[in-house]
Amino acid sequence: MQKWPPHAFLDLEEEYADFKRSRFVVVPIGYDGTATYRKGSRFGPDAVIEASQHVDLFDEQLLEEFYQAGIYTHEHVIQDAEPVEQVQERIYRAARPLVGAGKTLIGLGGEHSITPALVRAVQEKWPQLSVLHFDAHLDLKNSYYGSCYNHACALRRVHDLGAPAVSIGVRSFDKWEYDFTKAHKKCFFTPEQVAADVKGVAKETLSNLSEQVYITFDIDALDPSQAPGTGTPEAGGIDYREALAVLEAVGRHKRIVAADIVEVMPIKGQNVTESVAARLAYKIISYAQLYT
Ligand SMILES: [Mn+2]
Repeated sequence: MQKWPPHAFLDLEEEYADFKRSRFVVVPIGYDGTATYRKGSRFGPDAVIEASQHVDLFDEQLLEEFYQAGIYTHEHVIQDAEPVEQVQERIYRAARPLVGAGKTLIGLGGEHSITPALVRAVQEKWPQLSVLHFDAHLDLKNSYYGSCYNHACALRRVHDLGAPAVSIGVRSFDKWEYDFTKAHKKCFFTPEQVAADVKGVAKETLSNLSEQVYITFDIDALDPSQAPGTGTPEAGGIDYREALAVLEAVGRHKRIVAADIVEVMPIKGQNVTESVAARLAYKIISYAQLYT
């Protein structure tokens, strides 16, 4: 794997991609060592950055150029296949100084197992952090295929860190995970609930989040027709525009302190999913600037 991504995110001019003056840092974390179904999300970061070269920089809804806050593109955090425990440490150690320098991290996965390490680093600066979680899956398994850091355990590890979470787009989980949401009063919304009343879901989401929010967006939250390139697709997902509606509301009312987009698995011969993910990453960067 290359040390640096092939391009700067969004193909920004040096003036807007310089580390010092950038508010945002895109962090490529191409790790897929624990994926249980189809692997390939280690190629996600480069594919998303490649697709971002074609994203128009003027926001078509808010009519602003949000890239001007500066977006630095970090080198690849993962160079070689390593055990997942070592990967957790590597991600944490890469993220910590960036958070300390006041940067807003945008992690690009890679599978969902990268999220707890990022949350841990961000939580040190923002102890009251809550997590907004888009996903088809609850990811609340305590252990899976012999590892507690498996990608199906990501939100369980976030729970262990003490960060409350709201999950959106959820439609696949086992009874044990469901019981866990009841026992711990965890808030989640199915795609049916989102489709019936996206404004209501956004409102209830806001009331369940703290002031500082970490967004983790598993691309399989979206309907597979809109984001087919992912390792564990599930029928009947949320719509891209519904996701934006919730994200914009969160951007206006909460401080978005970091985010990740995970489980993008490029498919040969098409570029739908990475293009959606690139646009989504830029939308999150844009909405993070609405909070005053
Ligand atoms: Mn998922």
